[in-house]
Amino acid sequence: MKPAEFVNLKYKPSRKDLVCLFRVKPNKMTMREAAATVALESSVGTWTDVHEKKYVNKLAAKVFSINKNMIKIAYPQDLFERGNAPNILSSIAGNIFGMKAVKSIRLEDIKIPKDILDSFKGPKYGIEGVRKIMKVKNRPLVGTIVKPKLGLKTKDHTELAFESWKGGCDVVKDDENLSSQTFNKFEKRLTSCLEVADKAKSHTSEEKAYLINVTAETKKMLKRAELVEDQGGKYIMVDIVTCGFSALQTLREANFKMAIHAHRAMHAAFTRDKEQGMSMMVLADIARLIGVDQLHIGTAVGKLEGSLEEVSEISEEIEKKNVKATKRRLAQDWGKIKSVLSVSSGGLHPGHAPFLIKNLGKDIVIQAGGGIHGHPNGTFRGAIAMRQAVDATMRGISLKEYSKKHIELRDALEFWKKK
Ligand code: RUB
Ligand code: CA
Repeated sequence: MKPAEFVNLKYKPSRKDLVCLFRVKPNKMTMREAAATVALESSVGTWTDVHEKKYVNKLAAKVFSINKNMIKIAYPQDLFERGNAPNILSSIAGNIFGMKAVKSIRLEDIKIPKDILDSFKGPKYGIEGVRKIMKVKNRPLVGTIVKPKLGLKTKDHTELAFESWKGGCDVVKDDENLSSQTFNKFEKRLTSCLEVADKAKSHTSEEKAYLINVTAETKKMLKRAELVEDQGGKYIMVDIVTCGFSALQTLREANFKMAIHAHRAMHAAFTRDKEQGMSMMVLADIARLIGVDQLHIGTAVGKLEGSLEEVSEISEEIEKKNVKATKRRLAQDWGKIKSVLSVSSGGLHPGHAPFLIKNLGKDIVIQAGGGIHGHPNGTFRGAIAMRQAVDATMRGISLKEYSKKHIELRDALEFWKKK
């Protein structure tokens, strides 16, 4: 096929097409030529004619829309193996990122046909299932990451977890880079944290969950998940980008009883640049397809995109829009595939609760590490303060008002206002 044959602006995508939206900057060629090159490289073509058999042409991807620097491509669903996430990405998010035909290219959005959706498991629990497990009906879940992120001995890690649960956290999680280092071994940490989770449950009469990080080489990861299941844990946590989509799929398909909490560390290597890579929305779709129950989506405030001083108001607005869109995205109607619970995390403290609930609603996990353990009066009071902030907001009371009678919240607000 000639490159030009990969463009058909009259084509209407069918329900059997997977559709991608790309942002493209051509390199020394027209947009139409660059778009054709993207379509051919990501489907059946290559840099030169190879005298292919005629029947292959039916599987060619088609550029059906070019609008300034945005192009839409329809991929016949039979280009893809069912139930194989890496295979889909190797086409639509593979070689094209390094092609000389483009100065830059970003996969902004995808629409997956039903046939492919139905070939994946999706989340085991999703929003409703997680709420049932945690017995929290009508407010955001409150979570923490044990801090400092690395270095704590198991005994101290466990103690901070206990204080957090006792103070009002529903979920306590490991940080993304804690696995089974010499100072804090997985097995020991698992046993001791699950033990204090039970203790905190009887203390508070609330469900408590420990999100232990199982991230490792795939077989090791499965063994760790098995241990969690054997010991009655409710959740596992996994770094979905660094461990890889195949490993994540293996973990999901093992069908453990636990819910899966997905940390997205490394996503910014391809989501941050607005011209190159892929959007968080696409990553969210892939994670949901494979089947995580909750996923970090960002905060629209907080530490990771730089401080308020560094970031212009405009990019704050864009960030807010992106985070909201990702959250909505995780609940789009995918038939029998459940919705994913969004996790807002990164640089948060109790003062952010009203902003988060106003912008993202109550179906979220509000998660703070520094913003709980860094409370001037320690972890226990930090957790109390975060719960107070969430409770106040859910009752429609301003934090200022609520903090008059809730000293933990008052201390938190004063402390982080000063900083
Ligand atoms: C937050 C933290 C998480 C980040 C990841 O700690 O450790 O790893 O939220 O970012 P703290 P994201 O509350 O102390 O900032 O959620 O954006 O993927
Ligand atoms: Ca972290």
